[in-house]
Amino acid sequence: MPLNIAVLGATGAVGAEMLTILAERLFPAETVHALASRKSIGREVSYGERTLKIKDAETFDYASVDLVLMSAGGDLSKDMAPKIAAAGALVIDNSSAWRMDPDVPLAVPEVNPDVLGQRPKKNIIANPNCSTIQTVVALKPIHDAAGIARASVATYQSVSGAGKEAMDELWTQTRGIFVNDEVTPEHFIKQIAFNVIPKIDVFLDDGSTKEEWKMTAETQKILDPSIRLFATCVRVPVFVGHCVAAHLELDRPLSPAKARSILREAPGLMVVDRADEDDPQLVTPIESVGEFATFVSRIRKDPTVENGLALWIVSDNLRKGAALNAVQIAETCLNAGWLKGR
Ligand code: 11C
Repeated sequence: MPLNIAVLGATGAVGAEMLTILAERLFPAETVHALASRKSIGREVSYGERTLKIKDAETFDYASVDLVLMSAGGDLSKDMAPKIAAAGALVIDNSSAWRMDPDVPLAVPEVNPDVLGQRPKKNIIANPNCSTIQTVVALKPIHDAAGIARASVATYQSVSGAGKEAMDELWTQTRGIFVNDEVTPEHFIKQIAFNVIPKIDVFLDDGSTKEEWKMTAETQKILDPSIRLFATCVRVPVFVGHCVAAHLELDRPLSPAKARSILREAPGLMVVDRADEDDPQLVTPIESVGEFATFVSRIRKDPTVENGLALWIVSDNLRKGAALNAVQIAETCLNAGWLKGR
């Protein structure tokens, strides 16, 4: 039976993608409601060919829907997700509020679909951080084949990960620099146009950032607690598409050729990798925009450590890094048979 669905945070960059992807993937929906804060009531958003009017997220009757896809920030999620879940709707939440709760599955369907086998205790499922999602999609087949003991990763994250205001800031600064205007950082701590900033989210006591901690903690929860992962997360002046340079130390040898063939067969991945000056093949953020796949390029042996392997992983952070993964979670729950229309 088709579901009644609400998208909470429908005016944001991820919320808009959630609506688009529900329509693109023909998700079986009886009704779809677009919800946001009161100041957006009456605004219109696209759901495929259709237009939906924004309704008030605060007064909406959540008992009337089966599923809520939520991308409205951690604070709102902490307050509202339990209330929505208690009204009977499954919540798939894109914020970091619930990810490390032991009673909340943290899911990437290509990696740990088993955690979606039954309705979760709290009726809430967490969508991981965007950089984590693309990393674990690429790491899972390598881990299964050769065991990942340690991973050192550096991310190159687009400004859309920080929301619409951050995208506007990159645009305004870029234009401003061309016309000799003064550039004043507002959202970011430094100028982002023509620059890179090695700080995403807040600093923690050990000098790492919360984004870097999330990469480790979430990878361990989703893939394997034994994997030691260390990250440096960097914001780059790109609108959409995150990249991860991953340097892996494996338990057993795995040649780049074998890794390529394993990754080619793995779900959700596309290998684009040819180190040839006459016909170079690799993926940059621009090619990932609008795609469902996570791309892997630059697969190389790292000779500086035993069983070292290097990968370059690229994905559309608004899609696989957020909205697509959330919709795939819902599809997996539907296929498991326990998520049904009421
Ligand atoms: C960024 N990865 O690019 C972040 C956005 O934990 O869900 C997502 C933050 C999160 O800024």
